[in-house]
Parts: sequence; C-alpha cells; structure tokens
Amino acid sequence: MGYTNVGKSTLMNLLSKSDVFAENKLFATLDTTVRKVVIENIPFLLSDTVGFIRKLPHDLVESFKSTLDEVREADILVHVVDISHPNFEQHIHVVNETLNDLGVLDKPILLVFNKIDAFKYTVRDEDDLTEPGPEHRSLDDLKRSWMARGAYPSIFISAAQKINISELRAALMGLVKQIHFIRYPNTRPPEDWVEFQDGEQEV
Ligand SMILES: Nc1nc2c(ncn2[C@@H]2O[C@H](COP(=O)(O)OP(=O)(O)OP(=O)(O)O)[C@@H](O)[C@H]2O)c(=O)[nH]1
Ligand SMILES: [Mg+2]
Repeated sequence: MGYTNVGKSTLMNLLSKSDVFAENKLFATLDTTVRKVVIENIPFLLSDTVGFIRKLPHDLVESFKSTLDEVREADILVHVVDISHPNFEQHIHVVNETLNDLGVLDKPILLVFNKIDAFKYTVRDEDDLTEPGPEHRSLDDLKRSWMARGAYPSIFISAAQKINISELRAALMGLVKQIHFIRYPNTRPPEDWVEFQDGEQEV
C-alpha cells in the first residue's frame, strides 16, 4: 500500500510476475488485487491496493473501503513511497495518518522507497553558506536519515529498473517467515531459519 502513483502495481507485477494494470495516472488501480506468491517454498498472498491520497475523490470512497479492509487484515504492510516526488515525506505522513486511524501501526511495516532511478537533487556550491533546503539532500543523505530514524526497516529500490529487488525480497521473506513459523510451528523450517532467529540479515 501507499500513496497513489508511487509504483505499487509495478512492484506487484515484479514480485508476482503477474500483469496488474499500472499506469502513470492517479488511481490506475480501482480495486484490490490479490496474488499468490511463493518464495523459498513459502506461499503467501500479496495484495495490491488502491492508492491513498489526502482528499479522496467521492466516487472512489467505495473502492477504497476494500483497501482499508485489506490493510486491516494484512499480516505485513509494505508501504511503497515515490522518493522522486518532491512531497514524498508528506505522502508518508498522509498514509501513516490513515494507518493510525485504522489502528494498524503495530503490524510489521516495510518501508519501500521506490523510483530511486528518477531521484534528483540540487548540488550546492561549495561556497554556499545558506541553510541547505530539502532539495539539496542526496539519496545517500536520505538513506542515512531514514535508517537513523529506525522506525521501520527501509529499502531503496527501483521497480521499473529492477534495482535492489533481491534485497527487497529478502527483507520481505524475513518478515513472512517470522509469521509463517509462528502460525505453522509444525512445518519444518528451512536450513537458514536458525540463522534468521539469531537476528542475522538474510542475503
Ligand atoms: N522512474 C520510475 N517510474 C516508476 C517506477 N515504478 C513505477 N513507475 C512508474 O510510475 C507510474 C505509476 O506506477 P503504478 O505501478 O501504476 O503506481 P501505483 O502506485 O499502482 O498507482 P495507483 O494504482 O494509481 O495508486 C507508472 O508510470 C510506472 O511506470 C520506478 O521504479 N521508477
Ligand atoms: Mg496501482
């Protein structure tokens, strides 16, 4: 889930190798789409949702309700953000407000910063002594500040250019496994489960 036009459907297509409608316009997705995905022999359901926005067009309220149900019932929330958008932080805020209203902020959340290929910033002159603005933050600056906040695990990707997708898959699988083996304790854990329990990052 995430703000509208951030690349949720593009990412869904990539992870589930399906063909969910993706287009560069607001609200390309008008209902929730669920796909079964199997990674490392563990099946789970991946659901693509309608985009969040501050003021929802009236005729979308109904279709948005199913998105809210989906979010309420999900085990893991993948919050997709368009980091190339100048207002991406405001978008995160709008989405988080909705999650807060739904009372789902205690669910595991993976923050996925998408469109790193389209990310641009203004390089400051070395002798520029004025206060740096948000437009001067490089991708590394943003990575550092989001990692430092440590609120949620964050991954920086490009769904369109397929950058860092294996890192995203690994992070997602880490969360899926935690839930899978709590829910199905009798299923034989894969070899790497012990490592995972030790808190090691999977690659
Ligand atoms: N540059 C760039 N564009 C991307 C990336 N991922 C998606 N897009 C483009 O962003 C636009 C929106 O993508 P969608 O996948 O439809 O976005 P969405 O979040 O599902 O949008 P809604 O369903 O309308 O909320 C499309 O034109 C995509 O091609 C990316 O990593 N980089
Ligand atoms: Mg979509």
